[in-house]
Amino acid sequence: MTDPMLATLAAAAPGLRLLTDAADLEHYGRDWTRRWTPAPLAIALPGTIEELQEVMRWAHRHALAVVPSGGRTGLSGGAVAADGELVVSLERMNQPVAFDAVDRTLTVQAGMPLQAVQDAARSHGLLYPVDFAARGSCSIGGNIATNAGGIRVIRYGNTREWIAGLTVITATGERLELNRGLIKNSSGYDLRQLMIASEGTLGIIAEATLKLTDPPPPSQVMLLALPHMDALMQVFALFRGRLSLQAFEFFTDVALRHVLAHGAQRAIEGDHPFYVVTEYDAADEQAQDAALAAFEHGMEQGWISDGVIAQSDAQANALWRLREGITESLAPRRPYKNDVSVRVSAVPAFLHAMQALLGAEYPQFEVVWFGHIGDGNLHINVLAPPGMDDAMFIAQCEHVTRHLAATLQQFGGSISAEHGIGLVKRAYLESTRSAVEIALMRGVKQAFDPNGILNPGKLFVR
Ligand code: FAD
Ligand code: 2HG
Ligand code: ZN
Repeated sequence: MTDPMLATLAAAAPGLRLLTDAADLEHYGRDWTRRWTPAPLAIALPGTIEELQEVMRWAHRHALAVVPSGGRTGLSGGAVAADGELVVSLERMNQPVAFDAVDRTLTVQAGMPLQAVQDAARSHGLLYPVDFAARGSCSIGGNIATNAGGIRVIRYGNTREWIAGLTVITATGERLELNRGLIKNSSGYDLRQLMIASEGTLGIIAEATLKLTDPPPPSQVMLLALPHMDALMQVFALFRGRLSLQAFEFFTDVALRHVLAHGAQRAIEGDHPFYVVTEYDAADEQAQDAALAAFEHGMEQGWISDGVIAQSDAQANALWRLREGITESLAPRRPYKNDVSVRVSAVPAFLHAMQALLGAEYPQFEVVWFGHIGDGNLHINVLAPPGMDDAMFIAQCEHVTRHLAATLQQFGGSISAEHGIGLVKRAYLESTRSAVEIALMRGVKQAFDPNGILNPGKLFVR
């Protein structure tokens, strides 16, 4: 270690892995946004809670900014280190710690990938139900720090619902044990809940105790083609009324084009403007008949143009790929992303407002809509025409986001449904949170991190 300051860190935590190679700085300094040039000072990879505490004590002594880092699949720039920060990666802390069959909880280190958590729960005959396409590479710590949602929120809620306890290391290296797996705990402010969605600005999550639940009954996956936008919520109301839904996700023909070009297989012929992938409990013939009856009713009403039910796990996966493969299929184009939400009851009117706004403001760009429509969450990905200058493209999109934020404010919606604010959306926080709320949030930040070393510049404009 040639840097004298970093040499003191290496000396303070002898087991710590420290990386300073240019390739590592680039790899660990960015997330899926790819908008900022990575420029961290170094990467620290603690292997234990004690090493993590040493890192934070050292950062505190040197007043050095720290960027907590999970799988860096984030879509809001929360894990970006572009300003000489120390990246603290939880990658080596990726193991299960304890399972309690009576409490039905699984305690894991924060760097454990979501999919490994799901597998561990399954090995105990139980379910950790938060799920989405980045499962193989995102970490449970990152999921908690963003309150990740995903494709089964309609049944199980967001990550927040599944956190029974957290071990957190503070900005000064103190260790907090928050809620300790208790179901009932009315002993004042719930600091565990404050940590959830705090995007690494209040502390570093070292371990999490996760609630588990019973696996769902056998299910069916159905792909539907819809003739117009209003049909989305008409079919949602119909299916939610008659079936026990696990997921209800939508995408447009534009999204379908991209995912097919990326290797997914077409499942419904013809041109249709909207599609839905839905999964519902179908343990017996009665439930399967109910699904068919709902489908037929939707056809009779003119809300559904076509549909297919998966007949095998492979077909179910193929149908899911049409929805889950969208982000990856668009990634080479480095899309400009919006991730917005309104109350479910406001979705029909909001979709019309969005169609008018995006149609008027983006006539020259390709706009891809998809998302968790049953949760009131719409993803909008805007694609730059090939060859267009990055800065000019982003400036034009930011202009539209200002209008979008104003529309969201009218609807009482949110500028970030599930991806977090990070760097990408911090200029729009005021559209979702009042001035009083933001002042209180800054007060919370000040209480946890008086020297402002935890992920500075994220969530709030400095
Ligand atoms: P990172 O990107 O590493 O970090 C995200 C934020 O958390 C940063 O602010 C970081 O500082 C902070 N952080 C990370 N670890 C810790 C820790 N241990 N302690 C404190 N702070 C920490 N998100 C959804 O909600 N729903 C989806 O359906 C969804 N689908 C996706 C699909 C794809 C293909 C991709 C690429 C992303 C998707 N995402 C989705 C976004 C992303 O995967 C989630 O936000 C995820 O929770 C981020 O986890 P991560 O470990 O990659 O976090
Ligand atoms: C999803 O729902 C993710 O697939 C990613 O939240 C959304 O890429 C996006 O905009
Ligand atoms: Zn999503």
